Amino acid sequence: MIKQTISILLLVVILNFSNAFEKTYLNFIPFETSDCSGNPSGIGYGAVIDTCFTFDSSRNWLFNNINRKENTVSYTQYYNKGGVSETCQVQSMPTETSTIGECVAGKTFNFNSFYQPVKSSQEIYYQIEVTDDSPYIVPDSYVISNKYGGCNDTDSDPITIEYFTNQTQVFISIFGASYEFYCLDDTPMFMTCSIDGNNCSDPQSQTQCSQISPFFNTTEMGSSGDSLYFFDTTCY
Ligand SMILES: *[C@@H]1O[C@H](CO)[C@@H](O)[C@H](O)[C@H]1NC(C)=O
Ligand SMILES: *[C@@H]1O[C@H](CO)[C@@H](O)[C@H](O)[C@H]1NC(C)=O
Ligand SMILES: *[C@@H]1O[C@H](CO)[C@@H](O)[C@H](O)[C@H]1NC(C)=O
Ligand SMILES: CC(=O)N[C@H]1CO[C@H](CO)[C@@H](O)[C@@H]1O
Repeated sequence: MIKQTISILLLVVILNFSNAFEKTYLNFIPFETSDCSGNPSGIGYGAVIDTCFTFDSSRNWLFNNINRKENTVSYTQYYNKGGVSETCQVQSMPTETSTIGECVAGKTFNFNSFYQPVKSSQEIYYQIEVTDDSPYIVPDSYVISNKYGGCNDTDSDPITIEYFTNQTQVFISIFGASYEFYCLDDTPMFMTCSIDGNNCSDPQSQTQCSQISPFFNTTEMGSSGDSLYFFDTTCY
């Protein structure tokens, strides 16, 4: 009995150890300039590699093949027809490869189809970076982390993150309105704005944590309990 307890404890320690040290993230850090110079600005994304996930329940993604010798990474977006994405087991779009540190145009990355720029002329670029243990987040950002587990799992690592650098405005199509996201004394806040991003009002703090539908390995959506997934809103 004691032996069993010890080996279970050992197993838990090993699992925690691997959980804490083995996660590798691919990060898309947002910029407004085509050479990713200046301060990061806009909506950033990151996700753990080798896991099929979605940011918008509309299109699946897979980040993988981190080659530290060649300094390259690969990512695949899955074809979406009529709002339904291919699963990560069916691939009809090419896998793209980038150099780590490369600055890429954001146009082809429709990570979250619910978000549109407030000004249609607005261009976005991403610097592609790889991090171990935790995703890269621009300081002072409003961060939405999608995690496995329940709201009380304080040590659950994020599977995906999206973040708004301070005072980022975005038009959210399903709400038909623009919003400004910011952090005030480490509290995630948002304001409702007119469609063109002016006249923002009604500041509200965001709920910290909610249970949500599965957001990764969406092939298994039907079989997974909703309560196994949650998101967490924080200021970083
Ligand atoms: C978190 O834990 C508290 C106290 O243990 C419990 O009351 C609450 O229902 C839990 N919340 C969730 C989402 O599991
Ligand atoms: C973020 O934006 C808010 C609202 O405008 C501002 O009060 C706060 O000081 C900003 N935070 C930083 C670190 O600049
Ligand atoms: C700004 O919004 C408020 C309420 O949201 C409205 O009462 C006011 O007329 C608006 N001002 C302008 C200039 O659009
Ligand atoms: C948590 C989980 O089940 N992750 C799996 C998701 O799918 C990829 C392959 O697409 C697996 O490698 C992960 O283990």
